Amino acid sequence: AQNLNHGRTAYHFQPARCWQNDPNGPMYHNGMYHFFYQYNPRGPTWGDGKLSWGHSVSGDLVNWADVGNALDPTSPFDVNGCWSGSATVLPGGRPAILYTGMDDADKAQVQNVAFAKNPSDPLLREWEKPSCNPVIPMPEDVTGNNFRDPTEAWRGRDGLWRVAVAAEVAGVGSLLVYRSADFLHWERNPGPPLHVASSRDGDGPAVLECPDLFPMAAPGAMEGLDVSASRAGVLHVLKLSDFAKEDHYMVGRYDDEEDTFAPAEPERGGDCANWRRLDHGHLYASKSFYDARKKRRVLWAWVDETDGGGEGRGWAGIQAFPRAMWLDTDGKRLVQWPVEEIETLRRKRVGLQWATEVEAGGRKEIAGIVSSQADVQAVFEVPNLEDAETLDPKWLQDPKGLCAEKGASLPGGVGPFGLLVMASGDLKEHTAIFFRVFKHLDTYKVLMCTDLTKSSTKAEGIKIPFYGAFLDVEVDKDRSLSLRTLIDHTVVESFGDRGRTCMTARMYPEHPATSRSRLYAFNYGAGAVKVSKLEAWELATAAVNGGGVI
Ligand code: DQQ
Repeated sequence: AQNLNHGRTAYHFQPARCWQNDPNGPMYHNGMYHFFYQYNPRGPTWGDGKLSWGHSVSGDLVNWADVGNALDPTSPFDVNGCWSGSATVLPGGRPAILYTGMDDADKAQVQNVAFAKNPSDPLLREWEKPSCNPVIPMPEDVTGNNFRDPTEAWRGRDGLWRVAVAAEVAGVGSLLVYRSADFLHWERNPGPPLHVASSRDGDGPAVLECPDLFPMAAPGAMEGLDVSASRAGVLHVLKLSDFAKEDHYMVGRYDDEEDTFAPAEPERGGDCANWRRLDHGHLYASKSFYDARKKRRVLWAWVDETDGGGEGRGWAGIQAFPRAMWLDTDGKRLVQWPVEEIETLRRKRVGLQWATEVEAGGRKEIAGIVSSQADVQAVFEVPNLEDAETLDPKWLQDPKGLCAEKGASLPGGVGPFGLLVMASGDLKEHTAIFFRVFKHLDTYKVLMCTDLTKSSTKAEGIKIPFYGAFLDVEVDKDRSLSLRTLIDHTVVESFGDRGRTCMTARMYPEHPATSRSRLYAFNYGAGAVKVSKLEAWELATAAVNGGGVI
């Protein structure tokens, strides 16, 4: 018998059962948040890809109600699957969906449109697919049947709609732009693609997925902009999913006359694998939307299972908790932070006393809350930098490898220090999120890691991933490092350096079946670490599509 509740999360988005993957068409419309997702209503796997668009609504991005599938694979132009896409609200208030269909002829990938049948239904339950679909058939120069995932459409200053579609053009991953006056007739931009995956040492990936292109307010400003905002000087972000299951982004300037994108960091080349990473852990196919209610840009992203899937559970796949996202003061990196609505779930709060010291080799338990669903915010004061180990420069390009080499249980100089989450009382199971400071030339490098080697006794002997990144901080000046983690049974989302470096991980501990989970601050460095702030809130279980939690 399947245990539908086993391993479920308490406040992350999941359908009540079965498989979900990419977020699709998130939008805020008529006072309601809509969220669509790649959904296989027939079981807990992606199966043969004959996917539907699941659809849920929410008033607060926290509690969700399933309102039934928006799209099912029932028409000749999508009978083999309604794949990823986006939603756009047309002038006059009628929402439209652009999505990829796998058609009835050799599963060719084509772009389709669907309209909300009754725009005044607050739940937008019914969608109609006009018979003129596909509105963008497969172009002749596209190879490998890779032509998919239309972005949210935006309007140029000439009044025409634009949409970007990921396409393999003659073997090279590209972004094609199409223009339309009426949302039904689309013409390919005659100029070069908006992006071509070239790299200095040859071609980049042939397959790109789930592009996202959106404008940003001034560097450092937390407000968001509507996708069509194109005032002078506005910077855009181009996000690509690279088929290796990683999301990368580049800030740059989008020109709506030529439909071109000039990267702010051209030295990173055209292969998005060398761009900035959206999340250094396990997260893919992200998609953002402009939330006019709170004037912010909000990011959704799929977080897949890492233990081989949901056959035994009856469900698989969650979404990262929605994150507000803005451009950092340097105009090059993004900052991500859980949307403030998470605070409505906060119940009991505990903490460590101000300036608690965690001695070398020590741990301090943060007790008194149910820590398997918690929001933890900590600031660590960096101890004597003299103790920092010297960085072997071979690791500069491979922070993940360095985390694998120097995991949480290997004592160091400055660090490892951080948090142990989802820990069993005997510590046989725990997931560590930590920092380690290295000396490099006349400066310092701060490594952030998630170490899953002890996350589950079940996983022992099984290959498990390491996640690592160098933070962009001047630790000799700041002398403190911040870490926020959202813990939710089988997922931990970590935000280092106030959201500049994010790391999402899944773990499948066994102890919750018989005992409660614990939370610790730890320090296996050479000197004591002062914790200048540590607050942890127990989070209530949100109402998510009628699903239960363990
Ligand atoms: N998932 C969808 C595709 C997309 C891929 C199919 C990314 O549209 O390219 O489920 O995870």
